[in-house]
Amino acid sequence: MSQIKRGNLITLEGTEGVGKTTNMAHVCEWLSTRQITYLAAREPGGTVLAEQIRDLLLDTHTEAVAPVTELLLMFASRAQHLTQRIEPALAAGTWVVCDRFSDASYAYQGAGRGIPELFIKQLEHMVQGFLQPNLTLILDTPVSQGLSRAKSRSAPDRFEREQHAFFERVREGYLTRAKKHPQRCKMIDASLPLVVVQEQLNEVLDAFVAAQPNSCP
Ligand code: Z5A
Repeated sequence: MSQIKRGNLITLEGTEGVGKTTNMAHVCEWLSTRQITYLAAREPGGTVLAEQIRDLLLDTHTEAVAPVTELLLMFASRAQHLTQRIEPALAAGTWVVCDRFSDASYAYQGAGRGIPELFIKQLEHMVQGFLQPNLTLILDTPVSQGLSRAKSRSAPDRFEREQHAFFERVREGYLTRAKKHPQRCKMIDASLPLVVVQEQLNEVLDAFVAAQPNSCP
């Protein structure tokens, strides 16, 4: 009996307005062209309950949210998403492309809000076990560029109302993650024109697939 090869988890990360949503579509198209079946997902969210938690997290009409509450809600959403959608897909051999995952908790709640890394690590282990993304694409631009790109959109959510200094800490948080996990995390210079950003993504994706056991070009 042949065994199903587990799918890969690819995550996209970065600060506000770096182009994750735009480039997520590009990654999905890249996979489609190679006839790789995938599930497109996002966090916080991804199931009915997890999307309700997302609404709570982004709501601007709430009382001040304690950083630990924010972190626990992020991981509550993630636990639901993993159980209901991500794990079954990976087990069935489907790749999962996720707009943000637990690196965002280290960057936003850790570096941004000041929650100790060890606390996040413990929660991560409780919720994910040893599951980590196979590839993380960290889109990076100067904070001011990302914020001005994002400005063109609708009313800001609770995160988008944060000060510039918060996003600088978050960006630093992502750079730290990339240094800590150089095999998995690939930095993409997202300050460049979209076509150049997507060339960088293609290169990283090509190399990732070529490094898979039994990869077919
Ligand atoms: N969060 C958290 O704190 N902890 C966690 O664990 C998780 C999340 C999982 C919601 O995330 C919030 O949750 C998020 C962090 C927190 N808050 N913030 N900030 P989200 O991912 O849904 O929200 P977001 O970060 O605000 O992402 P976004 O709004 O979807 O932005 P984006 O996807 O990075 O950007 P975009 O929409 O693709 O692009 C923005 C504009 O720039 C658009 O007009 C594009 O056409 C343009 N663009 C993109 N790339 C380029 C280039 N290269 N050149 C020129 N113009 C470009």
